[in-house]
Amino acid sequence: MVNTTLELSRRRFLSSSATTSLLAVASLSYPIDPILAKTIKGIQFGAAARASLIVSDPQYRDALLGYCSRLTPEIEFKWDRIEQEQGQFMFGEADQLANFARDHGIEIYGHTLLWHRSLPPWAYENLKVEREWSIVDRYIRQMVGRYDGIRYWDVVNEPIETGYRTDGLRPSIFLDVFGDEYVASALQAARSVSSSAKLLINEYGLEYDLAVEHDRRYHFLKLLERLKHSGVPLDGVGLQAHLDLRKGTVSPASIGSFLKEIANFGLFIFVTELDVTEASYFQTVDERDEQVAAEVSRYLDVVCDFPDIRGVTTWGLTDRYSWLGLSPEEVEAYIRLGYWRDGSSPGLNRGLPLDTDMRPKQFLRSLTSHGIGEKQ
Ligand code: 9MR
Repeated sequence: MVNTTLELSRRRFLSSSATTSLLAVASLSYPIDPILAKTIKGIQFGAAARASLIVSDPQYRDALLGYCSRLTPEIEFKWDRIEQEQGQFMFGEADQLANFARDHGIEIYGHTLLWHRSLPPWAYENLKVEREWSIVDRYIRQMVGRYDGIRYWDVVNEPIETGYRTDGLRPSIFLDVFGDEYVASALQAARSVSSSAKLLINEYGLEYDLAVEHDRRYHFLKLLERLKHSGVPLDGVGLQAHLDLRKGTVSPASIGSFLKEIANFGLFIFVTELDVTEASYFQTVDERDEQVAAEVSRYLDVVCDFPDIRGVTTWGLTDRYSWLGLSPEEVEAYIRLGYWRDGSSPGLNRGLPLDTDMRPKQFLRSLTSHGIGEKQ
């Protein structure tokens, strides 16, 4: 556990300091203070990355190297990518990313072992008919064993969905076939291969004061409670943090009490997929960036006070490659209405730290002012 008092004073110190290495490393406009970098451990910063883009876009590659201590494979580690056909494992891109990270002293965050949306079709059919845990088990063991240096794994991704069951578990093939035990079984399978990797459950939709998110927080905490009480190997919680200004602004009070419960279970937290969906594209770029950065700060103000936060990862680094673009229909509607005021690429959401030209935006300042981003 990190000492809270020290953490708080470190953050205050960092936010008042002109030296923010995350900015300095990339722009090289001023050097990192080596004493500061060595003596003050910041919260590690990472981004979701894609192997193919590292090869095709040198600017993207350099930006990752300049800013990130940790990379999350955005798609490469998912089951439907690795084993498209049963028994034919394709580790090419996953290895490529892992080797890139290793060669540059960057850590890989393991995402994700069990997710209803990354199940290969053959596995779905197989589970439906054979109802055998062994194929899930084999996949988990294979990944954790092959990438054995990985310290953090999202073992189960997005197990909660409200409105279906009293326990809030998401209806899925895993739940259908194996019952609610599947979460524990997945964690145990990962633990059986690695005694040291930290095992997480990763979840979204936990930040706003909306009835549905209140329910999600409640059911998620109940799940964590059940797992901890039955001694299942669970070490931490991944908070995806896909912030969304269309929902209003994050609720510090709700997040605060939610995190308190997580701390009581003895779990650490990891912000795993931070980004911001904008509510409106009508304003100037500066106004939009300001709103995005303010939302990030409101969120980080609460989560960075958590006594044991292991890292902050954004879901992508640059708006050049963001999963948050608008659909062609939305873009067309905006243009038709004459509302695309900023003149920049229609379809663009400005919800990541760097813009399409790899220039840092206010988002990045929200990170550094919370002590996030010192390369370690
Ligand atoms: O951003 C990812 C997108 O490129 C992939 O097509 C998709 C399916 O593999 O997954 C997206 O990432 C998701 C992440 O794995 C889990 N949380 C939600 C993310 C956005 O959908």
